[in-house]
Amino acid sequence: MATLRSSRALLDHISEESLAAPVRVKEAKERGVPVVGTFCVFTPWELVRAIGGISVSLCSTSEKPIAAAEAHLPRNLCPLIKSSYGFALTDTCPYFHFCDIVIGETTCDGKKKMYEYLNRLRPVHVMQLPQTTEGETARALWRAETERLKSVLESFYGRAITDDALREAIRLKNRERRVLNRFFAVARLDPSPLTGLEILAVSDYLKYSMASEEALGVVEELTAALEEERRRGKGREAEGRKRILITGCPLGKSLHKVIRAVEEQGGGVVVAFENCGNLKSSTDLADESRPPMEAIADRYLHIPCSCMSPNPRRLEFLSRFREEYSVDGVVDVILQACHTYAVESFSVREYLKGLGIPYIAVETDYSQGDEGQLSTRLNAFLEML
Ligand code: BJ8
Repeated sequence: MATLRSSRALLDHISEESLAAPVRVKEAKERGVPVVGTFCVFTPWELVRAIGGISVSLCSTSEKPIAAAEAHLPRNLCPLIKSSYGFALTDTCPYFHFCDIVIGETTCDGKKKMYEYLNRLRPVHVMQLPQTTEGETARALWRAETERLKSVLESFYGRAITDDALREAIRLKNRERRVLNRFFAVARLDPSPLTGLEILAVSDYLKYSMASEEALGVVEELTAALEEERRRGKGREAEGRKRILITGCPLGKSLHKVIRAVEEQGGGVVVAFENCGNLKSSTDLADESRPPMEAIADRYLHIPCSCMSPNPRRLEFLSRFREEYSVDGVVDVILQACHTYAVESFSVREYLKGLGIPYIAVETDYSQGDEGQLSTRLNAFLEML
């Protein structure tokens, strides 16, 4: 019988493999595989898969190209938008470099206006996203937009998307979501055997693994190893740390400073991320028993993004996850100039107060200059818990 690798060995393997992600995209491109750039978890992954392509996330989290982007974009704009555009403009992001077409959605104002400029560098198709998830009109619009994306991809690549290919893509993406959800659920153990940085390393790894069986198998093996180590009393975790849920804007490497402030300086541990790329985008599955285009459209429309008005599902998610993950406090990470998350902060605070859950909002950007300030604020928050 094969020996189970330790969780440490598997986490090291994941870090190494993640570094090779750009090479995998380059190789796919050289093999003639369609490479589709995306910005948002509203893009129906299954359509890209069904055309035989791979979907690469273009949301960037580095400060480096922001100065270049500011030649075209205002300084007072969300760093995620400026960073992503700056990478494209300077042709320094391998994922943008290899992508044939970009799919965007009308989420926040900054992103949708940036797509107009991005269109000068690559063909950009923008899906018209309804501003609410409720009601027949929104659903009909989004279903029509999902059909329109299908036609755009078919004519761009000169091939058809069949129902069989869609059903297969739905099954595969659901499998990936289940694997990720089972992995996230390990952090429900008390004490959690994972740190927040490790959780993010695994979700980032799957983001660029193109749902390969090998990568899914590695994450399943890691989940099993963590559970087995716990059964045998071999955990690496420290007891008595305050359990934190992170919500808000998407997180990337430049925002690891927030997690470090919680875990290294504050003595807490992040047990759940409600953000995109994590629980927000993995929790819901597409219904495999329904006609595929309908199942795909309905599954994506219900993502609880702050661009939706109203956005009650975010509060439902927060309530559910704080129970499932036995959360002691919630940290809302808001990127500078992100109006939708900044405005929603008040209702999130109010709602969590009603549940008796301590909450703090921190506004930040991709620079590392505020690390000390973040550490002081989050330390005080953790001490108060
Ligand atoms: S589904 S969260 S990935 S829109 S942080 S660019 S909202 S100003 S990233 Fe997002 Fe899709 Fe929603 Fe998720 Fe605008 Fe805010 Fe910047 Fe943002």
